[in-house]
Amino acid sequence: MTFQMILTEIHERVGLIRLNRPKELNALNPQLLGELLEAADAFDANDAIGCVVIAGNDKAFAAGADIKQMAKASPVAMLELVYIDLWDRLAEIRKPIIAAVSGYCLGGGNELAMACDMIIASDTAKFGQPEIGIGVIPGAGGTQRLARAVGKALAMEMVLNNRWLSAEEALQHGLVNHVYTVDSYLDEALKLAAGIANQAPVAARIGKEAINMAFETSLASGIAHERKLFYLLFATQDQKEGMAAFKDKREPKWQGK
Ligand code: DAK
Repeated sequence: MTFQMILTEIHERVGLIRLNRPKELNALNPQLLGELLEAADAFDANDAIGCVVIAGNDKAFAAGADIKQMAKASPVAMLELVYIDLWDRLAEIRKPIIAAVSGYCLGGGNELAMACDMIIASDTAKFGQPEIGIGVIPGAGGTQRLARAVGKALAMEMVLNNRWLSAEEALQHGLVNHVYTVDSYLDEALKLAAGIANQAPVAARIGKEAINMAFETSLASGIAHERKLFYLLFATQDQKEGMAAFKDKREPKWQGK
């Protein structure tokens, strides 16, 4: 695969995707998003990969969707420009995805980070939904995921009054998992990803599915769904291996089956 707007690397069982449009602060255009999804799909389909990390550079994770491309769009042109299905497809990747965020994480950039399963931030990260400043509102899940992540009160302030969060504030309000120095955040994200990638692969995928279900359904149906997924895991070799290894006091050897 050759890409122009992203870079990809493989670190043992972790697939790393780096947004690479630095002059435009990684503003997200259809080509960049298309390449991002193509790389994420390829890692999702690759049994040798257990977890994916999406990063920008130290100055910007992404400063949002490309405003210059959107500026004169009609509603129909927007459909074609922003490729709505590309935004939604990231949430369909079955393997765990970590966003490693430094610098600007704004608008569609923040929506992209929130569509991942966890966020690791550098201490220079700035999170915001500044769309109100250009006369619109978030359009890729920002109002919904932000309200679920930080609560209604703060989400209202961020979306209606362009309030940005520092990395520390984002940590305090539950938007990010951890904050590290700018020199170490990417390594730490890769370490966390390596930890996840070395767990039982099917259980990791199913655990992700079960937690995401919590945002889609009532408590009772979420618990019923979890129960079925729990039973399903007893059909895997990894469940037999994990429980046998516990009894034998040894490390399990996962097959992902
Ligand atoms: N789009 C296009 N270019 C951008 C950009 C963006 N979002 N952000 C930065 N750039 C470009 C700048 O134009 C500049 O390019 P040149 O003028 O040099 O050619 C270059 O990146 C460097 O930016 P600055 O010179 O502005 O750098 P500063 O350090 O002074 O300021 C900044 C950094 C991040 C504060 C500033 O660039 C800024 O305010 N950027 C815009 C932030 C923003 O408003 N983001 C929200 C965009 S709207 C949807 C899906 C997604 C979306 C909507 C719908 N659907 C599925 C329906 C998402 C919408 C958005 O994200």
